[in-house]
Amino acid sequence: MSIELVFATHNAHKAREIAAMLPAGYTMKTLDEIGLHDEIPETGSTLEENSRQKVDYVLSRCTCNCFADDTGLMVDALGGAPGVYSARYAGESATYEDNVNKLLEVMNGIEERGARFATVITLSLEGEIYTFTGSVEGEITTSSSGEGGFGYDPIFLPQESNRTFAQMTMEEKASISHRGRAFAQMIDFLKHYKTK
Ligand code: ITT
Repeated sequence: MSIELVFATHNAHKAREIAAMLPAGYTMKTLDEIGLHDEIPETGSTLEENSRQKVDYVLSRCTCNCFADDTGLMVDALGGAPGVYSARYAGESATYEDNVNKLLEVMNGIEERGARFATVITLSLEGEIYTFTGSVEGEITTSSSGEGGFGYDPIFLPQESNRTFAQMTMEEKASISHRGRAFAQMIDFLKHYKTK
């Protein structure tokens, strides 16, 4: 028997990264696949709050096992910005490219380029809430490189590599990324989980 998990995201890139990592015995559906097309509010001031908010929103609309991921990019020289505002850094309807261009512009001439991605996953499984976290250290490059990934991937160089996340395959990125690390923990938990 398999357990179905709803992934509370509208981000198709994230869904692809995660679908590739799910262990045997679990299946995943996205919000669009269960017919929930509403934009989910993200009004928290931390990744934890936002990821919980996404899960609570879905649970208010369906009886299901569900998880959400909230991710932010924290840049040292900017005091941790854009952080929880990563999706809206260049404005409410900013594209990934707008956000990347704004960050490159703001960082222009700044030598200290250290940054990290952090992900918090909230999982609601059989009525209980669990939390998993993952992060990756790296730096912001001075120009975009690579066509893969999404978001800030073309300008994030992880410490473990000399290529940006956008220059990696999905599997390479997942093996060292914030999301990959947080999901590895969730997967480990699921592998040992005994259904009620
Ligand atoms: P959902 O809330 O629907 O899951 P989202 O795109 O709004 O999707 P987040 O709030 O978690 O996702 O992420 C905020 C932004 O951070 C996102 O719009 C991207 O610009 C960036 N981001 C998230 N994960 C990333 C990754 O793995 N690589 C590069 N940028 C990422």
